[in-house]
Amino acid sequence: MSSLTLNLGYWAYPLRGQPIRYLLELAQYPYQQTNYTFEGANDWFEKDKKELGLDFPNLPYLIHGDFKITESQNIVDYVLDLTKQHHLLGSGLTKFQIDNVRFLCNELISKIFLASTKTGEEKKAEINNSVTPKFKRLQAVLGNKKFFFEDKLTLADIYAYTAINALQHLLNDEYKQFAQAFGPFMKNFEEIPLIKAYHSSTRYPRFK
Ligand SMILES: N[C@@H](CCC(=O)N[C@@H](CS)C(=O)NCC(=O)O)C(=O)O
Repeated sequence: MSSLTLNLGYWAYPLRGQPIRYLLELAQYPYQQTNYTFEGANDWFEKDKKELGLDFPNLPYLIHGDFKITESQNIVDYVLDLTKQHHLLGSGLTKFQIDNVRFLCNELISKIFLASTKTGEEKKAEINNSVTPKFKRLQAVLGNKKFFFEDKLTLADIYAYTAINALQHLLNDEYKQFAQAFGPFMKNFEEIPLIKAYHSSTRYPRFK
């Protein structure tokens, strides 16, 4: 299985597909990526979406040899299995609390992106209704801990980091009120050696 090429297709931004990239990086699992740009979106919509042979064409997608799947959470589960990183899911009842943060942040990431595409009153309403209240809860749950579940990195941190990073880059005015509270957490994540190396590599599709 491991000798097959693994290709991850997604937009060239650290949004919904980004946790999958972190999982591959943390496992040092060799992968290729097809990162579509918004300017070159036709490469996806007019070509690969029709030609890759995906049962349910969408982004992100994962192609591992002849095996092809979509749905970001499904891909996360596949990569966790493939790379044997089940510890990131936690155990016992904590597993469900970790997934609580995971699924909340997954939704939040797309809400942030949606709000960033709006203007004026519409944007304000999206932010006030769908974004800010969720970050207030995340702030309360994180408290002063190193990571969401104490000192051990879990999938919750990978999703929360992705969501907070998206807020910082796409809705920076909103981020400011959370900068102090989330700053240490962001730094803790960024200082994980494999993450640090990844963030400074060309593999990381950072916000421009
Ligand atoms: N439920 C899907 C949603 C996927 C989705 O909405 N993908 C967006 C980007 S986050 C997209 O641009 N898809 C490309 C398309 O609709 O063709 C998942 O979790 O993967």
